[in-house]
Amino acid sequence: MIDLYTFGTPNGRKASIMLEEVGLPYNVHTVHIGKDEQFAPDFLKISPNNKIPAIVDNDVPGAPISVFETGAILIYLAEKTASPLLPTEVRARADVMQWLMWQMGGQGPMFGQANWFIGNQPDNERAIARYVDESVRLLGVLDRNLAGRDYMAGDYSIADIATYAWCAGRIQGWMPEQRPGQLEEFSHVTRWQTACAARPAVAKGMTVPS
Ligand SMILES: N[C@@H](CCC(=O)N[C@@H](CS)C(=O)NCC(=O)O)C(=O)O
Repeated sequence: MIDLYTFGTPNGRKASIMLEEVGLPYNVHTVHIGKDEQFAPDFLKISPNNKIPAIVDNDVPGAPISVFETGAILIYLAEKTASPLLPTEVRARADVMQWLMWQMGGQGPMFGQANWFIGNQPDNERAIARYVDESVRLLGVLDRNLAGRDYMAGDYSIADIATYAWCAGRIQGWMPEQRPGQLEEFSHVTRWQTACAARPAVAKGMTVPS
């Protein structure tokens, strides 16, 4: 059985969507980051960067394996289950990996900062403009990539899981208020997002922790 330490945020949902996609049974442990539970010494042993999510895989020979950082968790779970969500063929794998790293290094951090400044420093116009502008630029990159393909690397993959989790927050959160009309501009993103949301594993994973 896998233990999932998580909270109801985009990063947490990447892990729960992936666990649902690969069909591995898992126990959910809620780490309430609003109550600073991510700093508890026992949690830091498996997630030394004091962030959710993290997993502990008890179903391995020898000592359990713990993994933090969502990119590493997605890759670990895909490899453990030999999932087609991370192909082994060299070109397809490189394509998935480059979009996964784009999400980890770009979309996630920029959307996260935009959300933080809008929620916590609504008068800080320079910071909000910087992060919202960069987030909008990234959405444009995603939209152009999706113009010629159903999913980010052709077939549905761990890159889509990572990116969808943050785009779902965008729809419910800051983008419509910040940039009226912007959603319509990104029609390929909207179409792709609808297709991801229709997957049963995505719907289930988005509700964790309940
Ligand atoms: N790069 C990390 C980011 C994880 C992250 O930022 N988690 C947030 C919630 S979405 C968190 O735990 N924040 C608590 C804190 O920073 O103290 C990953 O992809 O796993």
